[in-house]
Amino acid sequence: MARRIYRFLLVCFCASHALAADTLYQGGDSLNSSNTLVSKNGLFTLGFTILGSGESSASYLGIWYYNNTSHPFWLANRDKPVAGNSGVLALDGSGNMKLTHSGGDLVHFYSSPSSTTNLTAVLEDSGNFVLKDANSLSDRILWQSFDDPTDTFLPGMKLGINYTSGQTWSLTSWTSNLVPAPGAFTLEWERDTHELVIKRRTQTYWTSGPLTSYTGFENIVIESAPLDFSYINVSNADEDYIMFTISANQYTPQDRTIFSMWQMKYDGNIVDNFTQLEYGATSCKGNNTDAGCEKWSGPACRSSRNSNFEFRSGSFGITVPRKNDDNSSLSISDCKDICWKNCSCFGVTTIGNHTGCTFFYGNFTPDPTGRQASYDIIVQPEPTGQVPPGKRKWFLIILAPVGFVSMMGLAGLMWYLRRRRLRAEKYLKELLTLDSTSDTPELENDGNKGHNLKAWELWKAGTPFELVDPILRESCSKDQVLRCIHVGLLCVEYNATDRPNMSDVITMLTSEAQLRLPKLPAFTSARSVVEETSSSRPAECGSINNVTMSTMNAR
Ligand SMILES: *[C@@H]1O[C@H](CO)[C@@H](O)[C@H](O)[C@H]1NC(C)=O
Ligand SMILES: *[C@@H]1O[C@H](CO)[C@@H](O)[C@H](O)[C@H]1NC(C)=O
Ligand SMILES: *[C@@H]1O[C@H](CO)[C@@H](O)[C@H](O)[C@H]1NC(C)=O
Ligand SMILES: *[C@@H]1O[C@H](CO)[C@@H](O)[C@H](O)[C@H]1NC(C)=O
Ligand SMILES: *[C@@H]1O[C@H](CO)[C@@H](O)[C@H](O)[C@H]1NC(C)=O
Ligand SMILES: *[C@@H]1O[C@H](CO)[C@@H](O)[C@H](O)[C@H]1NC(C)=O
Ligand SMILES: *[C@@H]1O[C@H](CO)[C@@H](O)[C@H](O)[C@H]1NC(C)=O
Ligand SMILES: *[C@@H]1O[C@H](CO)[C@@H](O)[C@H](O)[C@H]1NC(C)=O
Ligand SMILES: *[C@@H]1O[C@H](CO)[C@@H](O)[C@H](O)[C@H]1NC(C)=O
Ligand SMILES: *[C@@H]1O[C@H](CO)[C@@H](O)[C@H](O)[C@H]1NC(C)=O
Ligand SMILES: CC(=O)N[C@H]1CO[C@H](CO)[C@@H](O)[C@@H]1O
Repeated sequence: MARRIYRFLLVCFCASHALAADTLYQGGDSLNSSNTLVSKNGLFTLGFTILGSGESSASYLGIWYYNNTSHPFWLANRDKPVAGNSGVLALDGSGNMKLTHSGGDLVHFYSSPSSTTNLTAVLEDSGNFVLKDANSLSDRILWQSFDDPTDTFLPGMKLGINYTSGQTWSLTSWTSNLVPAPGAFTLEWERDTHELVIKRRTQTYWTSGPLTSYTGFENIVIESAPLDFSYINVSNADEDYIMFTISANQYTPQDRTIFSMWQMKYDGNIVDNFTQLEYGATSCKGNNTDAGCEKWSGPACRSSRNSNFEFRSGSFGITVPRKNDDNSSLSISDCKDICWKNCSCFGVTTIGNHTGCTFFYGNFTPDPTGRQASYDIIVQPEPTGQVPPGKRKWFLIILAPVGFVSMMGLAGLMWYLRRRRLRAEKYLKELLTLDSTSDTPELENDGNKGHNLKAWELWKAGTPFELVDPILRESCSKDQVLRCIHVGLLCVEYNATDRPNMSDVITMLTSEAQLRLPKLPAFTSARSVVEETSSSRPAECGSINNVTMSTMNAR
């Protein structure tokens, strides 16, 4: 907070001490951390700004829109921050334009080959910082910031290639929201197919599709009306590029709220500043090819189940194995990629400055209140809307062999899930939907003992989790499942009056309260449940058994 205020004051301070000009002159004043250049229309500022977390003193030379320094659209030294305020941008008497700091030269923009130049560098009304020679007869541009894009596409900038010079123009995302160093995603113009492409570490991730008109690509819809938005595509022997233009009004201070620019964000989305529409990452789930998305490859454990990353609040137990990779060039998308490819990985989070990775290899307990930390965890989505027809089938297939004890628990769990469906424990249901075709053979033919007895024996042996299909084990919340089995056992105790009624069951399943230990179950076949319950206390438990029993018999 203090930092914010400080920065705000700094902005005001800087603004009041601006060179009150838009130009640097050869051999003239240089730019340092206490002054700025401002374009004639007042909309763009070139200066030094501190980026990163609150404690950071990493200073960058950048150009930002109006007074908003939080994410400059161009940076001169994105991967070489200057410590503190020692940065200086100078256009010296011999015709060199460079960024220096206390440690020496940092970035060389231009060196004049001749001694008779009169160089000027102007921050233009378009946001382009342009170096020219006033002595030269031609109006040739010697260097310009638009030729060295960071992560933002502005009207008048190009994406593509100059065949003559070999120069390519593309955007590269930040590493994280705090670290402007080049990250995982690029936005490029694909000259062969004439479409925009988002790549993740050189792999195609999303494509715009072809231009369908001067205002739209197949997969990008920009609301052009108030901006008079138009694409320009140029393709000839010298160059191949795309750019966009908007109405001149956008450069007037009155209209600064409708400024249009695209940012290639660290999470793989391009976001249009005017419409706030996002393209790319949000629509691409790895399994779809609509909206321009490409499929991601991955091991069978991922692709066969439509699994995906979701950002969820909750916790990994302290005993869950984890691994750190503190390489600060790794972005969250790299962490996800590494995790995705390793079947034992279940979730990721970043370390410092939202870079580097921690990988988790065990169960995650969702926190429906959303108060705990959030992680990117791999989940299989809950089917939305009405119950799909396949559901009854898997319900039976999974439950029948396990017997009615765990069916009780799982029926409770189903109910519990449905009740809280819209919230974070969608994930839990996964354990019921993951793989409907796999059975639990070790329990299936255990008819002699009865399944409730099996459950009881596993419980006594301290291994009730073995009731759960092995395929589901690694992906469901052990605590929640154990609780269901526990409650299930309480429901089949010998003495019917000891059994909890339905409202007790609900309370038990939805709270974290300590449960009493179950006693020996009464019966080993389903029939006796029906007989026993008639004499006992209302046992809504029993009535549920009846329902589920008949379902089982129907099979
Ligand atoms: C910045 O440059 C101005 C002259 O342009 C100079 O007066 C001032 O002392 C410099 N500030 C720093 C911190 O170097
Ligand atoms: C920019 O200026 C406007 C008013 O002119 C103010 O509301 C806004 O908070 C300022 N933004 C920043 C980042 O200082
Ligand atoms: C500054 O710009 C960022 C995006 O670059 C935006 O999220 C933020 O709301 C802006 N701040 C103000 C005060 O407009
Ligand atoms: C350099 O050009 C500027 C205009 O851009 C002019 O004002 C200045 O006199 C020129 N200086 C020299 C030494 O020619
Ligand atoms: C392409 O590069 C050549 C050689 O550097 C240059 O003359 C030309 O102006 C460039 N074209 C564009 C559009 O930048
Ligand atoms: C630019 O795109 C338009 C619309 O798709 C197309 O008709 C035109 O041929 C393209 N121009 C060039 C030079 O590629
Ligand atoms: C892809 O997975 C998502 C969620 O991960 C799912 O909602 C969607 O139906 C799947 N799409 C296809 C085409 O399989
Ligand atoms: C850190 O991660 C980046 C991006 O994946 C990679 O290029 C680099 O080699 C890694 N560095 C080390 C030391 O592993
Ligand atoms: C997956 O992660 C586990 C746990 O760190 C590790 O032991 C294993 O080698 C990894 N597998 C692959 C293929 O990287
Ligand atoms: C975050 O970035 C800043 C500036 O680059 C650096 O000083 C700091 O050590 C980083 N913090 C961590 C935890 O990596
Ligand atoms: C409409 C809109 O979102 N405008 C934003 C465009 O970008 C500038 C600078 O980042 C923001 O200050 C505006 O709020």
